[in-house]
Amino acid sequence: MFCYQCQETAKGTGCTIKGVCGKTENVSNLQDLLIYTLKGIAIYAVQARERYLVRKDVEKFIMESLFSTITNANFDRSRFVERIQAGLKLREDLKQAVVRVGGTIPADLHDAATWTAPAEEFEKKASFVGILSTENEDVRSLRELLIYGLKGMAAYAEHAYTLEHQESGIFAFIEKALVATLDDTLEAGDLVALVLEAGKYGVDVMALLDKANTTTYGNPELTKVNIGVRNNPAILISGHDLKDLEELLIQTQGTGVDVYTHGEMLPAHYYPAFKKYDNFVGNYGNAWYKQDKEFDSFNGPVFLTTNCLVPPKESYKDRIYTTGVVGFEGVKHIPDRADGKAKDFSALIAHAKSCPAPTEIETGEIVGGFAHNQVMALADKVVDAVKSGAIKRFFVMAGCDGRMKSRDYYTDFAKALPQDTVILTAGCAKYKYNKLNLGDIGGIPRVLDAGQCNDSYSLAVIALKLKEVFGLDDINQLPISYNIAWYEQKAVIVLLALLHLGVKNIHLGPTLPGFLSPNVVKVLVENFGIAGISTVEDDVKMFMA
Ligand code: FS2
Ligand code: SF4
Repeated sequence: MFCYQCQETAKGTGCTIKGVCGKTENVSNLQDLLIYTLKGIAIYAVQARERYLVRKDVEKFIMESLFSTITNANFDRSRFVERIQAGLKLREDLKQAVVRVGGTIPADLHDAATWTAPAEEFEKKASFVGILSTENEDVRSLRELLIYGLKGMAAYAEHAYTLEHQESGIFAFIEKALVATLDDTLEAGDLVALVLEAGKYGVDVMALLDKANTTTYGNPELTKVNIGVRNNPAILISGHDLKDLEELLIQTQGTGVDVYTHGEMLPAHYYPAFKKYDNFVGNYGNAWYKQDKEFDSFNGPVFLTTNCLVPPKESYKDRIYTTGVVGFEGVKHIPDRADGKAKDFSALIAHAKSCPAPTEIETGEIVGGFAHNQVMALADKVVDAVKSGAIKRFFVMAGCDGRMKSRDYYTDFAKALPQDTVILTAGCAKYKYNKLNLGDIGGIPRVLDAGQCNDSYSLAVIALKLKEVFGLDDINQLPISYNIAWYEQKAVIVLLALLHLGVKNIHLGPTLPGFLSPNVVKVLVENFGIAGISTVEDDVKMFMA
């Protein structure tokens, strides 16, 4: 195996024996083969599109497959074997469809579009098509940067899709980019251009998801979220899928079972639509990597709608339920919606009733809900505070949290920031500073949480709006600094989206991606001023200078 797609990759260079995340060698290899299979499907999908043949089943398959390979989503070998088999079948079906609409199949097609093998030979095949099969270090780096951007894009597209929002242009780009990663005639410059184009679609997909979420559930609003517990049996829901949450809330009504959020599901509390459920009690715990302790003390069933799942401990494994693209061998899985009906949570609810109430680990409240609409409602106050000098600088500290000790930097950085600064956050990165009680500036909290990682889009909308209000030509003239923490591939598409919007001098930590070759880093530094982090003291000084 060779995987270097996340921030915690072994030695900062690549997991080669087993993933630091817990991914096994065979799952890693099968994920590589699945990506290769998608590239083959994309070859025909591009041809089909040229002939105005748009196959919704192909778009959905590519989207879900990319999403399933994201860090901490699916560890189940059999699910990848089935997906590759289904992919090969779909590829052949699509090929026939292309022929039917008058397409001709070239004789010299790439192996990705023609290979086939029985399941027993998948791993052998995988050993020829993995990341290291691209020899040139820079081309490999750019191809993988593009693929990771696509994985993040696919994750967001999937959430929007679930809420019946989709855009063909996004799928067309995904197909085009997948094919480009097979093209040996493309040079580094061509791939850089594609990576930057991915940023444009990153903005589009986050805007689409924002529209899907806000038109379905209302605009997030200033909300106090309880972090304590009640004395009822309960279900803990984690991940990013709001539709799963909605159906769970509907089905738990009147059952005596409470519902709490964990990790990235916390921002669900900010949406008006979920406030009517009186059993939607609060948020339990912190970011994903603390689940080994927090799922234990929660006592009831835990429902993972998307990443981040950590290989479960035996002590609570029988209480874990997955759904959608998430999976782990030996863990119960809630099947997808069929025939327009909701998912069936009866087993989960019955399980909860047999469990004790959660053990309290914290008490109090946290404040959030500062997505673009809420911040714009406070715009006058914010603009006045900037004009009067009460707010000197904003810090976008969006992204991910993770296990590494070096991430304490973000807590220390938040504490060390001058009192006249405001943190704009989104994603599970927030847990490093959302319980610090950093106070407020004239009623504006010093930590403004917009929501999940995709709500980084809100932070960009806010920046663009402020640029307009202050009559500036360039987003970089605003008193906003970017100190972003990354972990998995959704952070990659968020980063590319920010680059597309023209944001410069983004600092990325706790370490720069292992998949960036020195030359690719050089391009990012020279063109966009991307940099890493150093010490809290030096960085605060540098940002405030
Ligand atoms: Fe956090 Fe994990 Fe949101 Fe990432 S819960 S690192 O998937 O997407 O952020
Ligand atoms: Fe390693 Fe991250 Fe890949 Fe897991 S996802 S195998 S930790 S690089």
